[in-house]
Amino acid sequence: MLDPGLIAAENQPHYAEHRRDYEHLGHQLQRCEIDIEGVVAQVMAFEVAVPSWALGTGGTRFGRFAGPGEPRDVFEKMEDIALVHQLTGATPRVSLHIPWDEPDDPAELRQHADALHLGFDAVNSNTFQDQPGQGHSYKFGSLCHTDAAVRAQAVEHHLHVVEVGKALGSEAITVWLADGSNYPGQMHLRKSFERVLDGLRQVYAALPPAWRLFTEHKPYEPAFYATVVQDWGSSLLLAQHLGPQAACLVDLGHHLPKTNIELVVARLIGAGKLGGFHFNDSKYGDDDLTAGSIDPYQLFLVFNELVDAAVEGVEGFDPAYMIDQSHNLKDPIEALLQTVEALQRAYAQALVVDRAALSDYQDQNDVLMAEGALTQAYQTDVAPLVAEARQRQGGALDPVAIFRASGYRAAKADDRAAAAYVPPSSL
Ligand code: LRH
Ligand code: MN
Repeated sequence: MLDPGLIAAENQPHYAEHRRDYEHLGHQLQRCEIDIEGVVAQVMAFEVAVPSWALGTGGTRFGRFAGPGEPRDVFEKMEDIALVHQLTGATPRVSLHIPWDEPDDPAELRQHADALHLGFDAVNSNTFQDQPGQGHSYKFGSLCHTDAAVRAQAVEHHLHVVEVGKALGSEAITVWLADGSNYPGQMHLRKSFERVLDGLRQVYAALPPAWRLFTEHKPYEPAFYATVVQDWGSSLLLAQHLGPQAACLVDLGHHLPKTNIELVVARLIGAGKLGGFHFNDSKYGDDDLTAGSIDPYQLFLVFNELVDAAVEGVEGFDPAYMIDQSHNLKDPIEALLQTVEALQRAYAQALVVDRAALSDYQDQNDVLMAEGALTQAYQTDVAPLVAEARQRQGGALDPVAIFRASGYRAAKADDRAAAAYVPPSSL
């Protein structure tokens, strides 16, 4: 953690400018009868979970370029996440991947988390890799496998992940299955889905009453012909068959180019099955780039659907917000700070949409004015109110600037020099 004095707004070089910018934005929004204080309060309440697998440098099959001072284990990852939370006030929970970041002693990790004022969001299963000593291979799938012994092993893994989650105080499991095929004819397209549903039913039956199970769809990779849970429709079918504790998780990178993702979100909200998000951005495939870095308007349009549902009071609307990124070139902490900023901005922009006017223009089919109601909000520079929201929670006006000024990474490079970070086998 950093010395609070380093973060305190009044010690920031640009504090006076910030105050002026904030007052000015307040007047701007007042002209649209929007109370800036109300928006700040909502942005202060915005929280997003950080994935344990995003604190070390990510890589691709072509290589990984490790950075200095990377966390060497899940305990050090928690320390880095606690720093992101200190600087943003918006990341109080961690989403663990099992077994990548499975603690030997969950109680010990939970104690460490408590000391860092962190909690645990959804835990993630992993049947897309074979672990040392594993009885059966997942080469041809896990819950979809034609061999009942492989399916039983995969169900067992999910039950184990739920147990680890319970010990950590998590209340959800995210199931992303790599299950699929590379060639036409390789896999029965209906029976493979039925087998996955059957396996998830066994996992669902073991969920504690307060838990949720998130099904995560993905069009391809590592399967390059058919993925069993390929799209939102397949994910929705699973969640509907499983029951009320099951819902769909939308990873923004899991859509074919030009997919209208905000429409997918609206459909899942309408079906009462929007479970949550893996926020990131992409130009081509599942690139896991920093959220808002490639298509910030799309991110705004997704948040516009979320705010619209919240304002309307859609029943059961309670999506879990999580980040899922791979930081191959940026410092992982800086990338996460930038991501939280992008999410807070998209949310704040969606909060300043004049929804009454938008609804009237839609009813009157006034295309240009309806579009304008969104673009005006999107083009509003909400940076001062987002910074204000962070500052009021003890966070930084400019998190990346404070992080760089703190010398945290260099200090960790010294501390963590011994025994470098060993990334999970696939990353
Ligand atoms: C699959 C995925 C899934 C995680 C993995 C790290 O591409 O998005 O959510 O298990 O990335
Ligand atoms: Mn994901």
